[in-house]
Amino acid sequence: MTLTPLRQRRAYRALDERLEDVADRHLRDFFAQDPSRGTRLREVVEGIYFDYSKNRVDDTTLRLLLDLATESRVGERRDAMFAGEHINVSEDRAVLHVALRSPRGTSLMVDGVDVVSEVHAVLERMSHFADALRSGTWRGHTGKAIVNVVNIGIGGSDLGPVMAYEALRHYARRDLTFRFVSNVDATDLVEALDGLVADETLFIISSKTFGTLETLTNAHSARDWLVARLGDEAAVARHFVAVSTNAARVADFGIDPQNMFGFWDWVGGRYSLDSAIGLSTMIAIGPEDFSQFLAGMHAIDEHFRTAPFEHNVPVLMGVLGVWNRNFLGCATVGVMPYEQYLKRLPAYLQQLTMESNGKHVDLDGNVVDYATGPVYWGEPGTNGQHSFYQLLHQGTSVVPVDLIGFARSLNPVGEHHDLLSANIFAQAQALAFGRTDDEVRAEGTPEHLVAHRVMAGNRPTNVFLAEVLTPRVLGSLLALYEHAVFVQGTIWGVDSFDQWGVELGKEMAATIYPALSSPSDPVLTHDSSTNALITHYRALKRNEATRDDV
Ligand code: G6Q
Repeated sequence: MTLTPLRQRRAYRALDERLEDVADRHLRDFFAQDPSRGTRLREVVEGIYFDYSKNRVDDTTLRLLLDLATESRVGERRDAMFAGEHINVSEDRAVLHVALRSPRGTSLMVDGVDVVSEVHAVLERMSHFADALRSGTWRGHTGKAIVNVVNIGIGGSDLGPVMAYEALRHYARRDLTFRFVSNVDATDLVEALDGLVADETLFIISSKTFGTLETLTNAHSARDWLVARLGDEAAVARHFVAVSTNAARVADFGIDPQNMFGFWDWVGGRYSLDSAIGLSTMIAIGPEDFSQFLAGMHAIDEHFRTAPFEHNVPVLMGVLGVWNRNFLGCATVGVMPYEQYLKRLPAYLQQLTMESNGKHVDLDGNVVDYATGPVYWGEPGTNGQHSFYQLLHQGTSVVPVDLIGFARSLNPVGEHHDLLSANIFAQAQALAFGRTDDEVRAEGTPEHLVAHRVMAGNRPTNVFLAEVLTPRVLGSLLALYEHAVFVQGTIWGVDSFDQWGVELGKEMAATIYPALSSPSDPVLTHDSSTNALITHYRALKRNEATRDDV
């Protein structure tokens, strides 16, 4: 049964009709009219306190947004995902990252196969390998223990591992060094290898397809680096492992399939941190903490699957995002973790959200007539406050912000942590309530400066607050965002699990590369700008161009 187009859905039209009334109201008024707003519009799940009271919604808006989720069949589509149906329609695949964190002993049958038992078989192999490496039982080619781990991958095969390593560094073995290489720019690899001793270094080549140009180029150069230092091709066997779905290509590269950790086509790259792609994380924090990370994700899966929509945090996050995007017209969302260990979380969420919902057609391929996924971006607090927060407070664009904080620091020193946390609450307050001209005048501001110091406020925020950053909390937080993305994608009617836009860039670069590397001047058949750029690049490369040469 096809869905009614978004703008014609009953709840959407009702939200639209009330838009002017609601959008004109200020968060100051919402709070003044309901002193209990701050304790009503919040949820706690898995120890994560989610305050959504500083969104520009009244109770009717909220109810209609939840109706919109129901009318958009979020529940049915969620159940279809959990049942292993091929909800990734453009790639005709199941979407089962939730199976990656299903506890041992549960089962999920897809095309006659119990995928949960397959997942646990791989987890077990990963655990044995991680334990062997951490205990020094796994030896390198010359008999030395491994002390350096280099993950080579890109996109979903990099952002998850690097984010999780940074996030959980407190729990990681400090006598092991972890580095991450993604860019085909050789500088990334060269700097990552700087100072590493070859016979103490393990490379994890992480690539779902094992066909990604950047990863394979880096992997080959890493192999050359290792073989040049150890003087023996056979060394590859003890210093290279692969994480992939493609055993044949792994074998072609020269990695023993015994040293390959598999996953499945129903795991999307940006949803793969909890698969074998998390091998570097497991080596860093150990299998037990990794299982806590998975348990945190699974707990949120259960919450998403069973909680009524009005208490379902991913559903609330999702519908509030739709409200901000489609009704209030906000084109970007800021994610600001007030936790230094989460410094790579904005980049990770950028891929999760933008690759999933940056789509312009619906599931049937019709061009949509409404906005879909916004731009996500962010930086750890409080650094952002001393740079771009100016625009958040006083610019002409309204940017909804997610603020993420913890009650306890993993590195308590003096007053640092309360000073940090005070900023979360202060920013949410300032963004919501601003400063009126009367307040500014009351501070004794000279009249000619009053307008400059006024802050309009009425900027929406969500605040996420947990006790302390643990593997379990990180898993929960990531799963909340995963499912919020799902809710939004379902309402927008897009395929959140394909990424055709990413494929195009790969193809086009492949057609230009020969013209850059060819020893003789090629016949150029691109547009005039691209032709001229290629010609100038070749001249610069040969050192034949002068400063003003065009
Ligand atoms: C993620 C995308 C993309 C992918 C990379 C790496 O959802 O599909 O970021 O992860 O292109 O792909 P491989 O893992 O196949 O090398």
